[in-house]
Amino acid sequence: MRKLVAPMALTVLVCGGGDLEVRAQRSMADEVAERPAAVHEVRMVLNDAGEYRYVPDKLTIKVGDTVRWVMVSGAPHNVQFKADRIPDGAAEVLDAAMENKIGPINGPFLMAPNSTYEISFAGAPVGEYYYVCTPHELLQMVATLTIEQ
Ligand SMILES: [Cu+2]
Repeated sequence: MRKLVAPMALTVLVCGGGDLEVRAQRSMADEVAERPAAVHEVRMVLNDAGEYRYVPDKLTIKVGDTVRWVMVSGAPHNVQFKADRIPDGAAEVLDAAMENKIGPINGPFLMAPNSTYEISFAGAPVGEYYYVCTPHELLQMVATLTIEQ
C-alpha cells in the first residue's frame, strides 16, 4: 500500500539572510535514481589458518561504485586484474582508473597496515572481474568482483 505524500511534507526554512528556502521531500524513486556511489571495502589478510586472502573474495557492486582494498596483514598485497577474465572494454577503463600501476591493470603493492588502494568503477562494463594478488596468486589470494548496472 502506497502512502500519499501531500504538500504538507514540504519543509519551509527561513534563513539568516531572510531568503526563503523550500525543501520538498524527495520520493523514494528519486533517491534510488540519484543514489550516491557506494564505497565497498575488501580486506587483504593473512588469516589464522596461514592463508592469504581477500575478504570478501566475492563482491557485487554497481557501476560507479568504488572498491577500497585495505592492507590488514601478510603484506605485500596488490590488485592485479586478469586481462582474459574481465569484460570486453574493461581493461581500458581500469587502466585509466587505477593509480600508481606497476603494469597494465596491475596495482601497486601495499605494505603498511591500514594502507589502502581505491578503484572507481565509474563507466566500467558490467560483468565479472577476476583479480589476483601478484605475490600470492599461487596461494589462492584471488577474488571475483561482479559489476551490475
Ligand atoms: Cu597478497
